[in-house]
Amino acid sequence: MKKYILGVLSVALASVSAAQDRFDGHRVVRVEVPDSRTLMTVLALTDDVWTHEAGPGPLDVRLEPDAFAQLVALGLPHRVLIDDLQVLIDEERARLAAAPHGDAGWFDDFKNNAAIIAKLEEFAATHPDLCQLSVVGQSLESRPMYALRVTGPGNSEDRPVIFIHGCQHAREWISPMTVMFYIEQLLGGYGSDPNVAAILDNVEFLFVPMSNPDGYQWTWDVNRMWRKNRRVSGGNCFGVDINRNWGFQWGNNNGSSGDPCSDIYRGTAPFSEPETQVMRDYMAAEPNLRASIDFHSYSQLILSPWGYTSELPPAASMFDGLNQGMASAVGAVHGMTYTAGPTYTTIYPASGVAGDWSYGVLGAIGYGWELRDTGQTGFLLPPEQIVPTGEENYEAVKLLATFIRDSAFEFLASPPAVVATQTATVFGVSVQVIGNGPLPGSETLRWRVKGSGTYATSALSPTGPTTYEATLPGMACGTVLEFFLEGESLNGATVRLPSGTAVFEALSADTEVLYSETFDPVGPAWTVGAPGDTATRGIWGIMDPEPTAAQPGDDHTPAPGVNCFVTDGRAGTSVGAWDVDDGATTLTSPVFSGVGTLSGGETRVVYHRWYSNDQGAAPNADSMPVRLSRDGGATWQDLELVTENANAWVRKEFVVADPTASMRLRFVARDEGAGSIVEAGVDDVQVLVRGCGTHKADCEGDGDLDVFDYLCFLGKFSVQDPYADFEGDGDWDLFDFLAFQDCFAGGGC
Ligand code: 0X9
Ligand code: ZN
Repeated sequence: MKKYILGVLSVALASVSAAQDRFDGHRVVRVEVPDSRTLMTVLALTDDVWTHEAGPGPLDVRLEPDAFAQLVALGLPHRVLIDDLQVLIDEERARLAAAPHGDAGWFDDFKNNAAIIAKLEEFAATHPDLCQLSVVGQSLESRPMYALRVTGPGNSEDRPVIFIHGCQHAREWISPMTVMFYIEQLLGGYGSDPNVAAILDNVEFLFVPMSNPDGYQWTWDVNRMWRKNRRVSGGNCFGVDINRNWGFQWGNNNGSSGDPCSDIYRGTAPFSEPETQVMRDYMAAEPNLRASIDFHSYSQLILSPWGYTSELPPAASMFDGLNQGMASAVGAVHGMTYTAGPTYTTIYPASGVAGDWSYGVLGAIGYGWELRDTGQTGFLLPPEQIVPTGEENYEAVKLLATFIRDSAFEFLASPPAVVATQTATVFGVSVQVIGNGPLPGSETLRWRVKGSGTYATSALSPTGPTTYEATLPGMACGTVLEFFLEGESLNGATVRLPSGTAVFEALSADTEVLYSETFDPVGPAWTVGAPGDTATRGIWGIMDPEPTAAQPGDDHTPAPGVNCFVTDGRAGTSVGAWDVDDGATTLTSPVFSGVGTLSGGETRVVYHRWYSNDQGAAPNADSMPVRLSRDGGATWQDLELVTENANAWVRKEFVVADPTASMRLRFVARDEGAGSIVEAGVDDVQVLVRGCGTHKADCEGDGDLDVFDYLCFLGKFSVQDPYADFEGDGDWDLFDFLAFQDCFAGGGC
């Protein structure tokens, strides 16, 4: 009888292990992919991409033996990272089977779902003053999803909130361990480390270490390489990539797949999956949510918004500062390099990701983060690296928390320095609310005439997660206004932007547009070519540009505008197909005639330019002079020498010291470095004069032209006042009156 049962048992065990997917002889290989055509070839060899960079570059893939043979036969440069994946999986399983999932050295090895839940319960039981555990929802297969709220004792209502979650991707085992590590450090540090106490007493953390419990279970039981959840999609394919299922820019821009078999399958609709619904609802229920971090592996990357587009987010400079700060905080601990930057260009286009939803919909700083390593073992990270990975990243998490705690809000784009005269100016204000930023609805704009007594209050109304509309009143020309934003913060304090006693200033002035060109529709009098031009390709022309790695996919003018001047706007088959080659191509404006009627005015040349010279084999070998002529094109002076690879349209504005009525503008795109990729664009050119109501016909000098200026003129005419000698010829006759009338009516004066 006993024997019989044993027999059944061993059959059952054998069938469990037979059910596990095997990867015998599979290699993980880093292929150097030179271009998008080769990328397609390599992707055809595998259905398991481990990681890759945006565009051409290294691509880590799992290859079965015959696929590897094909790669070798194709002669593609590559390096084998893992020689036999099954060997590593077997080692890991044997190790985990031998060690109990008990408590001793919890971070010594990876833990399964049950052990993670047990540990969360232990955290809650041993630190009831600091944390609170709850089940916030259920996965597709009805597994509970746990959240642990961690903050110092006392009323936490007023504290900014940071949401941290792990393991949206099942095979990235270091991710839930790292999130658990932060919890342990914070709880343990509260009583002993004043810095930790100063964070927890002012910031509230919400942790969801396990965002994909079904997929995670699958990696323990069946397929160690599983990434998605376990949605049955029909056919033979399972799983939605939870991190392509969030409802902001879902499915946009090639950052996900509509194929249920794909590892980046976005699901049938935004938030179609219970796991994303649960996290969405949990986050959205927190009015004070200020940041979120979503932990993944591997590649050692700190990824800021956006994932769905290469455009920079509203708070680009804030993210830049945070990125650099966090990367160096991580690096300082164990000397590891983490690269930080916007998701789309630092890793690859990814749409429907958690961080984009956090930032795009809630306005809460949204990070995605790739932990260790950089491919040596990939998802099968040795357990000795759990603690060091936790230690180094914990420093960056504390840095973010401190930033959230200490900052209120900051301008994303400066408010206008010049406002209209007489009529109110409505302008957009773009503001990043950070930790103790103003409560929604409490924001106002405070203003006064510079130096005068009290500040008046004017409307400031939110128009989006990071945008407001503000209004400054119309004032007489030349008036300087002082203003700042104000609001009530979470903790009841009044916060100001700019902070302290600093204020913004705006000058009321008139603006006269002397010249304005959007290149829509086609056909203004600009000249292509100049003596000395030798470029054979990439000649300036008006076009709706096609996107490449070096060229914009759109002009600068808002829709319906589509055209700009560009150095051959065709994309071609590679980045170098239609860029500037073999010398210079010159674009020259027509003469900007007229100097304006605002005496004492300041003349400004404004243009938007695109420049790229950091693609291809010889980056940054060239430059583009932008020149101004004040004598119709006979002589030129440099306004700027462009070398900036902004990968975006950049607005430039220059004050012209001695304006004339024969100014012209010129852009010289040139290819002088061998193998250098040069692409340039020009759009939305303006010449503006800014000054005060000294229109020559404004006889009264009150900033407007009306019948009283006629009467004023007649009065001065009758007493032979020099003002009324409009021709300036020393007498006062009918022709002076006609000249005045012409000037008044908008003709020459
Ligand atoms: O593709 C992903 O979802 C992440 N990479 S992974 O290799 N772990 O799959 C990157 C997600 C980036 N997310 C945000 N920046 N929010
Ligand atoms: Zn991931």
